[in-house]
Amino acid sequence: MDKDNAGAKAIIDYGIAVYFKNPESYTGEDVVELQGHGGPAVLSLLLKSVLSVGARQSRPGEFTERAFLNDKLDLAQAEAVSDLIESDSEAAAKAAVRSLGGALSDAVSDLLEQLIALRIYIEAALDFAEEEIDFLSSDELKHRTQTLMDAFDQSIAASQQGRLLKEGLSLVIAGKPNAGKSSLLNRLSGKDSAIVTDIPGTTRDVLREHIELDGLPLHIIDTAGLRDSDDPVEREGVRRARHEINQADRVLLVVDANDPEPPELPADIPADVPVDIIYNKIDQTGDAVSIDYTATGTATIKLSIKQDTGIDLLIGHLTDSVGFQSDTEGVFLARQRHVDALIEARAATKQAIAQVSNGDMPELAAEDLRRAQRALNEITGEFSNDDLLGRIFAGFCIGK
Ligand SMILES: Nc1nc2c(ncn2[C@@H]2O[C@H](COP(=O)(O)OP(=O)(O)OP(=O)(O)O)[C@@H](O)[C@H]2O)c(=O)[nH]1
Ligand SMILES: [Mg+2]
Repeated sequence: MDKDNAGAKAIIDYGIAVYFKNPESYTGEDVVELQGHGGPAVLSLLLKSVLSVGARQSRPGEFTERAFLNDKLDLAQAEAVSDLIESDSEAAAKAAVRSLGGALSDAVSDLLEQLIALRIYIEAALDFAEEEIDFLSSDELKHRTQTLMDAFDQSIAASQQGRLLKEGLSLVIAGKPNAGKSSLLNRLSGKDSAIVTDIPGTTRDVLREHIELDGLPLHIIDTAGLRDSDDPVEREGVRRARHEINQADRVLLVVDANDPEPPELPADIPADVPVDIIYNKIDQTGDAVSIDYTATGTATIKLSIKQDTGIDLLIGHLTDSVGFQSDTEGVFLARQRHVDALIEARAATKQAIAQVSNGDMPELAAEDLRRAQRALNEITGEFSNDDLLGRIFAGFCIGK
């Protein structure tokens, strides 16, 4: 009771108190939930009154953290709670609910089961190394490792789709000044967001637009044209452009088709980031609209933004190349850390299999498999450090 109202027993609201007895509550503890009519003033009175009798406000994500610590949810499911609340498309919400229901955790525990079985098999085979039957080159082992690698590939593909649904793909438009980068941003976003002029060096700031292509969230990022400049503002723009290029999931390098010089890849593009080359302004060169693919799946596309020709080829290429299926049935929402852990576990498993099959150091295989196991356990929080937990729950909103 608020001390101003002490003794007066003023009525704040007419509502319901729901008592959840442990362990059947969200957190697994005894919980009382007070439900009122809502509205900030009434709720603030109610909150004040509750705090005055000794309660304190929860930290961000504290309820879910308690649920995790009390084994009501594993870490991947706890993260799905926050991702569900934050999801900004129906597909992302559906995928988050699947993760909350345990789809990602189930995939991980299936991988763990196979991994442990494989480890036991290899360790047993090593113990019987002197016997006549060579377990390590048996068909049984080949079959097991193949099934496990296939399961890894499937989980990685599904979680990468999930990560794309959650975080979107960051597509950075880069290139020399005046090539048509801002025109491309405007065309793809369907908005007049960026200033377009024929003056090279028009864009200095980084501009972002969020769009959806066939259900795939895309962050399109327009950057300053790359060139050396004495102008400090432009130099800062170029520095920011390079920073964005360095963080990109994919880069569209826009080139003026009239430029006689061959396109130059900006040095800041990380080696594993795909780059598509867009020859723009073919209305001036007389080239035909075309798309050619390289062996690695990137494209060279000739188009004209001004005349709106060839843009459909670019859009089709983008949706195809990120391997995003607009049918997201069965996809579970995932975070980058989940994808990274799965990739690490797959790499360690692959190494273990190589150790066994080339017969070099089969004893090391067991250690590699243990490393894979640790990576998988990090996803569900079986082994996780306080830092990671702190970071994850700090990203939640208060009251969840
Ligand atoms: N002829 C022709 N002109 C185009 C085409 N696309 C863009 N332009 C023109 O090219 C000029 C530069 O376009 P922007 O989109 O501002 O180029 P940018 O790459 O963003 O340039 P900076 O911001 O200076 O780096 C503008 O005058 C556009 O109208 C095209 O397909 N054909
Ligand atoms: Mg521009």
